[in-house]
Amino acid sequence: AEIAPGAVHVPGWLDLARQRELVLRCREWATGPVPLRHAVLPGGGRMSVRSTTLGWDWAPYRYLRTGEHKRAPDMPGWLAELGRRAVAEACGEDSAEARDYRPDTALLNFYDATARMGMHQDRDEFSAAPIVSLSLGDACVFRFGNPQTRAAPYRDVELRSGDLFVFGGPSRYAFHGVPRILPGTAAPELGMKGGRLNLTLRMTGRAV
Ligand code: MD5
Ligand code: FE
Repeated sequence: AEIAPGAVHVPGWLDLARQRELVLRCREWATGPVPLRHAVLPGGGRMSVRSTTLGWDWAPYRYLRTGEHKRAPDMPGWLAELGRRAVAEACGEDSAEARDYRPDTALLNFYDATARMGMHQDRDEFSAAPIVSLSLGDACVFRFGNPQTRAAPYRDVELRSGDLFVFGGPSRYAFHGVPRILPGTAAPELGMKGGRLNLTLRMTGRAV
């Protein structure tokens, strides 16, 4: 469903087997050389979400090649390919969005039952290519806003495990956030002990 121009929501894009596989991979990354951590913002605030990356490290508010600890693991080819397929299926195989879509970084966010993400724009990339979002685990209320202001008008959409969201075109720079997690909504077969994982695939637009 196209929520707004360029913002395409595909509920249940990943079947349960794919979701379980991704949860296992995410768990490896989350405990790898750059473990999930609460990013500390320049003003001193600590994000309630815990995050880590593949391909490039992210530190508020920029992508780097070296992390505080160790370099982030490379972005696997199969994950870049999953992102390419996501954009092709959501926007059309022959769409401008799908052409040359090759994500080079993955940002993994973990939300416990109390974590939230305030309204913001994603502007750390040097590329206007779409952002692919995959949700796993507990559902959340996702607040999709507008490119002008962090305030209304916005729409609240429930994102559930397995959902794909592609943000491209005029929606690429819309304000958005996650006002709350809906604890206990994940299928037990997923093998998560609670919380929500969100994996976003991005083109940083940075040279290798
Ligand atoms: C999440 N993550 O659910 C979201 C999914 C982040 C973040 O916001 O920055 O880590 S990405 C949602 C997104 C990206 C680009 C544009 C828009 C939404 N949008 O226009 O709504 O953890
Ligand atoms: Fe964002």
